[in-house]
Amino acid sequence: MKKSIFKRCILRGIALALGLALMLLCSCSSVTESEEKDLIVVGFSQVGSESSWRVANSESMKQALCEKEGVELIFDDAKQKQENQYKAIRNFIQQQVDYIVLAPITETGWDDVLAEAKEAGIPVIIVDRQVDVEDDSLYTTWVGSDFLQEGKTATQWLKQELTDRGMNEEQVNILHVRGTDGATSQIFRTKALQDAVKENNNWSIVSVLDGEYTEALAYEATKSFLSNNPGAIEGIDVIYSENDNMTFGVLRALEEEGIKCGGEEGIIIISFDAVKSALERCYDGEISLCVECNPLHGPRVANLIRSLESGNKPRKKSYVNETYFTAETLSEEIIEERTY
Ligand code: GYE
Repeated sequence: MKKSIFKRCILRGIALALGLALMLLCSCSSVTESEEKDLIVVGFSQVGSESSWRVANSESMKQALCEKEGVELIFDDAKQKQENQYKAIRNFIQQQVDYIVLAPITETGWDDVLAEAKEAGIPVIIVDRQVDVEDDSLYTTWVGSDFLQEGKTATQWLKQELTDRGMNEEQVNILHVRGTDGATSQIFRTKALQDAVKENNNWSIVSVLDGEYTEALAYEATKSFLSNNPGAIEGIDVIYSENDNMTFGVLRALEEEGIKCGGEEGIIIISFDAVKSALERCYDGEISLCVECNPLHGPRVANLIRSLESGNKPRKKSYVNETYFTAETLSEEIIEERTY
């Protein structure tokens, strides 16, 4: 009896050891395979897939960082949770990837995990939103949009539009729909609006809705705004929505109530990103202004990696050029050319 328990224990021990060895082999296989093919291994921690912008961004990264380009990409979707990004980065460190690329959900909370990457000697490239860290040697370089400029583009356009409509002296009521709290894109698009409200005494933010950059949450938030504040929507002149998908959610909720947006008479709709379906609705006059935010960072990140590989030291921060669209500046060709 004793003997058979002993035997079973030994067998279990062997099975366990084999299992562990197999797990270890699997987790290393991507790196060893890449070594054989001489690929650069890149771990990319993506925020999630909350918006059309994000989907286009993931696609761009996957296309530019692929085997054909000499890269093996390990892609991790954090499903809008910072804890998942921590896990992904720690996994990348364990797998000893060559580079870590991080699209951080919010600016804060990165000091510890990035210090671990630094200690492991893995360069970190930040893309899209920024990180707010004590020691900026914790990341190598950042590439993304100038979100404050985007917000300023929107508020300067609004000021001109109100003047053109003869509304520059009137009380202007704004409904503000915010993206993910603490994300650089939210922080600066919001700041630009708040600064403009301070500068223009006749502008005021009537209410702030949180949509976390998703159509579903913005739709829900607009629905509750409408039912909790009966009649309030009639007093709204402008909706400042921090991304296109939230704009779609807001428009759907307003449409259900028969509220008209855009055009000469309807609520002025300002939206960020300028994805194809937003441009179409802008061309039709429903969205008044589309401020562009470029998601095609894949080739930019690939270039940064190439440059680091050849021993160069890229700039700490690189901003991309962006523009804005109205029904007047748009054309069918521009819309057709939009790939996302
Ligand atoms: O505007 C939004 C996305 O940070 C620029 O995040 C990005 C924003 C983009 O979900 O659609």
